[in-house]
Amino acid sequence: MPRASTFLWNKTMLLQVNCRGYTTARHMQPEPGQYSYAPILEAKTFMQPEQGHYAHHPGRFVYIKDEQRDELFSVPYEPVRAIPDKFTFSAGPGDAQWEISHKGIGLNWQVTLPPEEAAELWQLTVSNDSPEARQLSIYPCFTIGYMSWMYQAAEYSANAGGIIARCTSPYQKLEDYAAIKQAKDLTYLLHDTEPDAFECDRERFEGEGGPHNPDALNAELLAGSAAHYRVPVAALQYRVTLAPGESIRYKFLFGPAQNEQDIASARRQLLQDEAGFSGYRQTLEIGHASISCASPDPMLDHFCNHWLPRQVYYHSDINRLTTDPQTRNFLQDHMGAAYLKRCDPAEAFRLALSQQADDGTLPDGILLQEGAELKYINQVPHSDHAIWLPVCLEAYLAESGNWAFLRETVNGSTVFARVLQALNALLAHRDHRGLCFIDQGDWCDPMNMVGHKGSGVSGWLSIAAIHALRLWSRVARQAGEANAAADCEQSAQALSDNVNAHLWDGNWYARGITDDDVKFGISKDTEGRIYLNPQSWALLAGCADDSQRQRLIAEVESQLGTPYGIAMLAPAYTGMREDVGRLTQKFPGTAENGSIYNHAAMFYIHALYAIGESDRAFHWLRKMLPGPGEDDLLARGQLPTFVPNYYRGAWQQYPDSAGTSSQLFNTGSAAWFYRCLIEQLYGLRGCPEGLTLDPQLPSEWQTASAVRHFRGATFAVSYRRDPGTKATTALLNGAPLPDNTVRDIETGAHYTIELLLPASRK
Ligand code: CEZ
Repeated sequence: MPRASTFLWNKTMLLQVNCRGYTTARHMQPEPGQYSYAPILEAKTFMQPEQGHYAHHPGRFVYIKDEQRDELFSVPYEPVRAIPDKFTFSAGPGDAQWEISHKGIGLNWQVTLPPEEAAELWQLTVSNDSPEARQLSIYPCFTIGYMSWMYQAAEYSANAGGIIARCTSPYQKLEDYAAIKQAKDLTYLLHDTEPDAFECDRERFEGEGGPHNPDALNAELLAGSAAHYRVPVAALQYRVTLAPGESIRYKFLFGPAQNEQDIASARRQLLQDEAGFSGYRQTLEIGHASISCASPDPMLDHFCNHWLPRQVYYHSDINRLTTDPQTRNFLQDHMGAAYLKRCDPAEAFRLALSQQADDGTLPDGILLQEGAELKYINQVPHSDHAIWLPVCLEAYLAESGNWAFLRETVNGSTVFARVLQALNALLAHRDHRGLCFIDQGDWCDPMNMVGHKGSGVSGWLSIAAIHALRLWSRVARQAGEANAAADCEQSAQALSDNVNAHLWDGNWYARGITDDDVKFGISKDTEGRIYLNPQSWALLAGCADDSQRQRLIAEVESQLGTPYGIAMLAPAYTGMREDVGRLTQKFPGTAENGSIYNHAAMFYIHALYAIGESDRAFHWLRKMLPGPGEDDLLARGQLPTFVPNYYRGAWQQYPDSAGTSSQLFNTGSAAWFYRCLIEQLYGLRGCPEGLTLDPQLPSEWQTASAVRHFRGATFAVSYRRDPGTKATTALLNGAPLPDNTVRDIETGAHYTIELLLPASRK
């Protein structure tokens, strides 16, 4: 699995490492910045899917030269690419490690982060596992790379105990100077053991041999040059002789800094004091999982009990490492946090509401701090942000039971009223048919040319608005707001009529109608004939009647189903469609152009559960993860430690690449996966009275169990199929439980629940 990767993060940085040793690091200062650069200046952009790696890709490597045998290899694998005798890449919650054995030399190479600071702590253990003494030169080599065309340099500092590179971040506008002055333009590599030699100049280090066979390693000692306006590298050399069975350990600290005082304090706090790092592990080990499941599928359990809550937490913890998260991402990521222990998304919701405009509309992105601005995609007007408020708040209310939140005021209006204002603004932004305008995109970012002239509408958004209105109608009723509840339901019904009058295409719903009044995502289209989102949300919204449901599910399954999950649209576009937009310019089967876009697949799964299609829902849910078979794992090329934003689709057109993971762990799928797992699969959903029990286990599961932390209490739930049971029956401490609902939950209490399920569901 040559592209397997994992990621680590803390409050200020993100590090993605791949099994070969390539790394992508970003830190916040406060905008995302770098300290380990590519050989050319890369455009600034969001984290990319399917990032390519090249010979000079930033990485953290160690060259090992066997002085007697004149042999060279490197760990983890790059740049020398010598095949080791044994190789293990292991992703942990708070670290990544490699265990490598090469001709009698054992190596452990590992990285972890501190809880707060942007810095990487690397540790290397080299042991002689052979019967004779081994004379080795060990060269840790950290990429610094092309820092700037204005100023870049590096030198060894005995005083700091390592190599320090410095640059002036490239800029041209005078108004950027203030930020540049504050930038962390130093990159350091500190050691705990003084080296025998060093090299700071990448070209001198590599010579003609290149990164895979650097000339500098032919000499007895590295030359010790500084880099003066040349591309820096941080390479050290240790010459050691290890007796049989002997081992040696080194530690290195690598990161960005503003000045030398910061580097000195990093040495003190992070390199000399191990507590700095155990703190990080402790932070992660506290754990945010609110459910622990045991099912007949141990790989799924492992993912759900450990990795999924970690990924959900990552999203809410650092907001995808941006200062202006897209509004829909921000709301859904924090919806995910509602299901985590020790997390409270209320503050995030308040922040989003505080940035609502007077006319009720929400901005495209939420500014997280002073000085942040809407950038990149957030400068493109998208029309869907309002619907995420009711969708995410309804989930939050159900989970937390914090109904008082609705009465809190934000900038003078209650939360409840603000949601209504957002929905009203959405309703006001409709065309003569009463369908929602799309502007330059909706949930689908790159669908930018359907409505840029001002009249195109979004089929998906019109349908999603029905669902949002119905959810809010239910919330309003529960909050005693009967009038608002009736208004929402009335608007939903009117929208539903419009949707059925204009968007039903016979067997499924159209994706939209362009500025030039052309319906698309319909049976007449040869590309982009059917889109998943309108169908999923129609199941949720209740606008499709029984026969429509059956027909659209059959079409989704036959046209969008693949061995790797359910695709977002099909057939993928093979060329630009100027009345749809940028999405059609993406390579067929990647991202929004017909991949297994997991966020969209999750909506479908959520909708299938909502209408009681449990087996189908589970079938697609399970495909969200690589495995369990080895063939599937290798086809995806990713460890089952995170849900990627997509797997390649266009299964019919490109069967060879179908299924390949994007390796991108930023995705709204994580929050929805966790929610569906808890509320629908295991059926442990909050309600105003307490906890309702309505599981939807796949029919082939005979038994399962779950421990759920909910509103301060613990629920130990066992599930068992029972041939004599007609409808799901709950027993609380052995006694039947009316409506399968636990009421008046006491903080700190422990509830034991037995759930008897019919032999096949419902
Ligand atoms: O970004 C995501 C957005 O963060 O795409 C989703 C959208 O709902 C999320 O809010 C679907 O469009 O601009 C582009 O073309 C990018 O491909 C983005 O659409 C996409 C990236 O994959 C970011 O992870």
